[in-house]
Amino acid sequence: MNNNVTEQTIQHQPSMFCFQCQEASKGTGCTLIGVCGKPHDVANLQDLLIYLLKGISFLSLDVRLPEVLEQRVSLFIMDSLFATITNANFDREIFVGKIRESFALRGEVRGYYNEQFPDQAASLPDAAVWEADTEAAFDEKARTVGVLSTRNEDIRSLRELITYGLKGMAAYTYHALHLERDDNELNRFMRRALAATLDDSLEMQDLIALTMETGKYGVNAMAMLDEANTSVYGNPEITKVNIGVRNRPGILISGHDLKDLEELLKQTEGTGVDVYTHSEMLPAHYYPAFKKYEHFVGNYGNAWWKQTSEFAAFNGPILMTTNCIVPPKDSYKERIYTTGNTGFPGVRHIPEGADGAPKDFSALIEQAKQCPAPTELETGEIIGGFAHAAVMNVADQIVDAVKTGAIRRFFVMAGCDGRMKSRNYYTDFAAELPKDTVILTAGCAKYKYNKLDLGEIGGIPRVLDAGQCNDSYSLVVIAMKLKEVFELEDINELPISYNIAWYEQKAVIVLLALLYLGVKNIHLGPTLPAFLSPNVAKVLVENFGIGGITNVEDDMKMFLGA
Ligand code: SF4
Ligand code: SF3
Repeated sequence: MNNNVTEQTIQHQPSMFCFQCQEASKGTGCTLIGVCGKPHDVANLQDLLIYLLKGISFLSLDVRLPEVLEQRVSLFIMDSLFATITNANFDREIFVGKIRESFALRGEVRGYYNEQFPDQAASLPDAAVWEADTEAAFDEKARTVGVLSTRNEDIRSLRELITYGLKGMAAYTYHALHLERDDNELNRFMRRALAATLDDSLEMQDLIALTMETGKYGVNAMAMLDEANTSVYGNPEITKVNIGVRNRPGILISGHDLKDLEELLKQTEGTGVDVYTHSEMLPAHYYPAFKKYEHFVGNYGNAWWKQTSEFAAFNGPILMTTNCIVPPKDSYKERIYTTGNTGFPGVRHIPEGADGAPKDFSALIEQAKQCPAPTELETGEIIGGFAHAAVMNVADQIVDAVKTGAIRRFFVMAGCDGRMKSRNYYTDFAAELPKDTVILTAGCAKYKYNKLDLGEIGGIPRVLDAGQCNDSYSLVVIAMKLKEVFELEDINELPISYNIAWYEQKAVIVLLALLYLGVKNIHLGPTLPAFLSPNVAKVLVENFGIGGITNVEDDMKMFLGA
């Protein structure tokens, strides 16, 4: 089903090994430098950081810690997992710093562990005790603790599947924490799952059960973020978003963090500087709280991977609040800023405000004032905001359309966009779908078809965008509601097909969440994950009907049973 890492690869000692995203080199893994541009030393240091997180997790599982330390551990794990997501942080210094920080934190936790479990102090796993001073020693150790250190390919596959799910989950809990939402049970699960990936006594079945549990907590993480976003910023509303430009200078904001957007909008108000969204920040326009800002102009450009040309054309400063940042071109390197967990060497970083004060975006605002207005890429509007509350408001209309046969089937086409040409499949698939079908989407995958004129069915647009990738939660809520309305026993009896595009680890947690909720027959593309071993893929096929994609014509027949 896919190519797997062979013993031979292991013996050749690649200078790095990463296969966490869909663009893994040759469909097996990046071994010299990431296709994403991640240098091998950074990839290895990320592995070492994950290894140390496992050690901290092991130590903190059963131990009683003072509450403040408990919280610091949770925050450090969440923050560090998130920093290792694809296209989040390319900065070696950040990872060296986090590795040093992990020694200090782990030392504190180990103090309590040794006190409370003195008999076990001598038999701690290496991840709980290994330590060094120099960066050279970090680099050396880092090469030995990554993905390939697990020799059994099925155990490796499941350990990584769980770890990538946790990375995605951490991104969502991090954004929720920014809005003061936290869930201790969820934080403790992350530690339990990380520690379990060190446990050689666990077999395939144990790790499959843990994978499902990861999906369960993934649902909780998305629900928590949904509650945070909607209670702080209101329920997304059906909204037409301008995709053109005005003639004033602007700041472009990308990523997923709505709190950063809120601060930027407040600080730019009345300055003569406009704010535009890029990629995954587009759905911010659907929230009532942001609509009141007259200078919040619209969405500029498309999905993350088009940033190298679109950021050059934007002409003003750009703020990256999360993934996906790609190595910046000289044409805009002086105008791009990172914040939160994003980072790139030589790119200015906006830190957290001191003592809980807001972040200071004045450097971007001052720079924007010196910049020309954005170059127009396109004009017009796109429509979105079909999150659960908005869809519930038009539920009668949708249910009627299904009952009368005006809507034959829904296609969930959520997930990620990416640069591979094979992803044009999704544009063609959307265009070819019969006119009595409706696409439900979330995440940056939408950019493959959200500017096609696919029309409406009785006033219901044929592409319903719920929001960011985490808003896949909304699609689940909608599906659950439809199941109730149609009085069905099983969510799989609904006229919904799943043709999902994935790229990075947030899509992994969305997938695990769907599996946990019992959704069957999900098709995943453009390729299945390189980290699924043939046996693990077989389990997913046999138990959940997971499949890949082929070509538009054959897949259309398969989905529609024609
Ligand atoms: Fe390769 Fe993806 Fe890993 Fe980057 S994140 S190194 S592209 S597998
Ligand atoms: Fe997109 Fe990176 Fe996955 Fe949030 S921004 S969905 S790829």
